[in-house]
Amino acid sequence: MRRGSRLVKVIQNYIDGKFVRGVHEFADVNPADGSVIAQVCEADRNLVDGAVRAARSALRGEWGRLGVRERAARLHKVADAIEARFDCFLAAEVADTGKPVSLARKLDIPRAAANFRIFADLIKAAGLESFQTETPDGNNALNYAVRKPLGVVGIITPWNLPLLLLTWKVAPALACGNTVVVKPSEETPATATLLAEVMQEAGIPNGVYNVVHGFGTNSTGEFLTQHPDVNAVTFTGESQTGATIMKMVAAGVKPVSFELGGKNAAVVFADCDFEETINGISDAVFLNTGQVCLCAERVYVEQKIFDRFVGGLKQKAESLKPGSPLESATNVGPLISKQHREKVLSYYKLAREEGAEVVTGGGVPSFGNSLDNGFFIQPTILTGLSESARCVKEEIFGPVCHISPFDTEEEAVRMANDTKYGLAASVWTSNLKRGHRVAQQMNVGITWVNCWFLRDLRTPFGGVGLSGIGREGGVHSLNFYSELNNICIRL
Ligand code: NAD
Ligand code: 6OH
Repeated sequence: MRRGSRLVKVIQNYIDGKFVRGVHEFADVNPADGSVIAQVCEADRNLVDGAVRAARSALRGEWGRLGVRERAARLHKVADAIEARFDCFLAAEVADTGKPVSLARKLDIPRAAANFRIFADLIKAAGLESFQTETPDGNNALNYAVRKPLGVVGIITPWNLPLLLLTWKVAPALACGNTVVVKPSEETPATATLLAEVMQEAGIPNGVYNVVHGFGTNSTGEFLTQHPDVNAVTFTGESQTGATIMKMVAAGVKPVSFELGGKNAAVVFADCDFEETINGISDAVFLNTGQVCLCAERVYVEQKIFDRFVGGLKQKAESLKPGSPLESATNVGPLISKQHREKVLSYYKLAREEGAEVVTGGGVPSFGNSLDNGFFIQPTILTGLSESARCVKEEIFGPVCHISPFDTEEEAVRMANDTKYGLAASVWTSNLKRGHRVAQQMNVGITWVNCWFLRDLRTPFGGVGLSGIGREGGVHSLNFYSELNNICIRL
């Protein structure tokens, strides 16, 4: 499209194997410098309807007839095609999110390919339970279950790890034989659309993978979750949005899988490996500018090493390099949007009002170039707040943590668990027994000991309380994305 003298890219919807526009368009902004990188075609109710219809009809076509081995082979081809176009995906993800290229190269794009490979392999190997049953008349029956797709799955994803989180749901959904309609975040529409090209190349039939762009409320997201012909909804995003979606799907009693927000704790004991822990916690707080649902925003440190720890993390935070995402030395990108930066800055202000000491950061960096038009913010460390302060209770989703001291293990466990969320926790100690003991008391779905965000895709992943419903990962994903039909045969 021509805007003035510049050519602006258009990101289209992908429905039934065709790229289609829509009535309205909205801007896709690069958060590193505020520039408009594309116009995105918003899908109205009609287009969402078309996407769901295409997905329904694809279930009855070639895709529905494919055996598991062939389906898995095509998913490996999707992974191959992502790897073949690695640099395209990398550039698109970095432009949409502003995340450092060094991070996306290591994390986001390889994980997208890995998501397809793991679920392709798992579905081929997946067994199901069977029981030999004694009947009341002294004979036998055989019970066994078969796996069937749910049907059309609606997939709604956020902007922080766009391709990683989208493929984390698309791959198992397709592995189980479903068709999907995905709505990526309005902030990061590019890689879901590139994936459509990859699907074509990999021989995924038309209608199996559909992409509709747009917003949540009164827009594409709502049209999708309200749609009567969608069989299940899987969502990653804010807890409040999860609650809204739950109401939408309630009338149809549809299965939901929700990966939601967190206010994750890290518990640091005096016997930890100090350097390793400082590096680990720095990642847990600042990676992706703190925009990972698993990030630690509450750090509890044993009193004996409290001052040393705060000093060590301050030094580490101040050594991080905000800058152009394209420079290899950069390890802090911007926040996703102006609006999100306003939200995080409002928490920095609130922290001061609540009586926090700002150990480092608390503001906005300045570059003296076009990056000043981006949405950068300083990595920030707070201390001195009470456990009931809003900044200790509410998810901020930025590069910020509050550090509190503790004296006893019991106290640390109690403070870590004092939250309505329950996604992830990390425990840092060189005492093996204590590591296990404390980890097992965490009221969360995922606990790491002496590490953070170390992933094995076969493990259960999800949250407790406001952090979600259900588990995905490995066989847990296969079980969500399929219906089991138990067959009982009298022998
Ligand atoms: P968000 O909830 O605002 O948006 C997520 C997606 O939902 C977007 O695609 C959005 O358009 C859509 N949406 C919004 N309202 C909707 C509605 N009424 N109906 C249907 N769709 C709707 O979340 P976000 O701001 O994109 O992401 C940040 C949040 O996501 C944080 O709370 C973070 O903790 C959470 N998150 C959780 C996980 C996890 O695995 N638990 C992973 C990543 C992000
Ligand atoms: C949230 O921002 C990160 C979620 C990570 C995953 O879902 C994963 O599978 O690693």
